[in-house]
Amino acid sequence: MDTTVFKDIINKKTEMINDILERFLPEEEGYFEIISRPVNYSVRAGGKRLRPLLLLESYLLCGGSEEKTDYIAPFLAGIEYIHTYSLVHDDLPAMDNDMLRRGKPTTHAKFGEDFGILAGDGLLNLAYETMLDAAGKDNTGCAVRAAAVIAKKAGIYGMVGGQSLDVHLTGKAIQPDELDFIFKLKTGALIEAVFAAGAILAGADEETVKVCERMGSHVGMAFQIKDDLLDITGTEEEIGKPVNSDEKNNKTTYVTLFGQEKAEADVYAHTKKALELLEKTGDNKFLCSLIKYMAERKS
Ligand code: GRG
Repeated sequence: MDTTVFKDIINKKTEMINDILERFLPEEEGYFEIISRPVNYSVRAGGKRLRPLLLLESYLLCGGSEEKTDYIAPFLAGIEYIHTYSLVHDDLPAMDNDMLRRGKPTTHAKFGEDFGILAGDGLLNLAYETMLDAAGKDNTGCAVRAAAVIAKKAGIYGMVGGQSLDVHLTGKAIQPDELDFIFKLKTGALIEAVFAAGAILAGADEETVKVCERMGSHVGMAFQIKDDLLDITGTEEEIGKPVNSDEKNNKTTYVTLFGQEKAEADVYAHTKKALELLEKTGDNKFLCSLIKYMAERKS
C-alpha cells in the first residue's frame, strides 16, 4: 500500500479509535472527579493505539463488517484501557519508576503514586465493565468468548505472568529462555489476544482463530524486539522517553543477549511469518502495511 494512502488511513482510524475511547471514559463529576481525572489523563496522554487498530483489522480480515463498528467498539476501548493500565503500573516507583511516557509526565509523576495505583486499578475494571456490558447484549456468545480470551491473556497466564518474571529477574542476568518467556507473555500475549478476539468477534471458525493468534504471536515478538532496538537506536524525542534506559537499568534485552544484527534479522523474520499467515487467512492490505509499519517504526 502506498505510504501516503497508509498514513491517511491510519490517521483516520486512530481518530475513530480516540473517539471510541472517549465514549466509555468516566465523567469528571462530584467526588468521582478524584479518580476520573488520573484515569482520563492516562488514556488521553496519547499513544499509537496499536492494539485496538490490530483488533479491528483482525476482525475485518476474518469477515467482520465495517458497518458494525459499534459492535466491536467496547472491545477496542477495553483493550486500550488494559494496555494503558499496564503502562501506568509499569511506570510506578515500585516497578520502573519512570517519570516520562509518550513525551508527558507519567500518571504517578502528575497525580502521585497512590493515584497511579488507583488509576491503573480503575482502568482495568473499566475495561471489563465495558466489554462485559457489550457481551450482555450479544446473544451469539462471541463477545463473551472474546472477553474471556482477553482476560486470560492479560492475566497470570499472559501479561501479568510475563511482567512478574521480568520484575523477579530485575538486576540479575537473564537466560535466553527466560527472555523468551517474558517477551511472549509480557508483550506478546496482549497482541495475540487482539488478533484472536478480532477473529472471534467476526464469527471465525476455531482453526482461523488459532492462525490469527499465531499471527499475533509473531507480530508481538517483532514488536518487542523492535522496542529493545529503539532503546539504543531511537532519540528521546522519537520514543517519548529517555533512550539507553535498558543499559542504565542494567537490563538484559534481546540486543544485549544476541546483538543488534540478529535482533534486526529476527524482527524481519517474525514479520515475514506474520505476513505469510495473513496471506493464508484473507485479504487486508491495510493490516499488511500496519504489520510492516510496526517493524519499521521509529517510536
Ligand atoms: C504492570 C501488569 C503490568 C504489566 C506491564 C506492557 C508492560 C507490562 C510494560 C511496559 C513496558 C514495556 C516496554 C513493554 C513492552 C511492550 C511495549 C513496547 C509497550 C509499549 O507499547 P506501545 O509502543 O505504547 O504500543 P503506546 O504509548 O504507543 O501506547
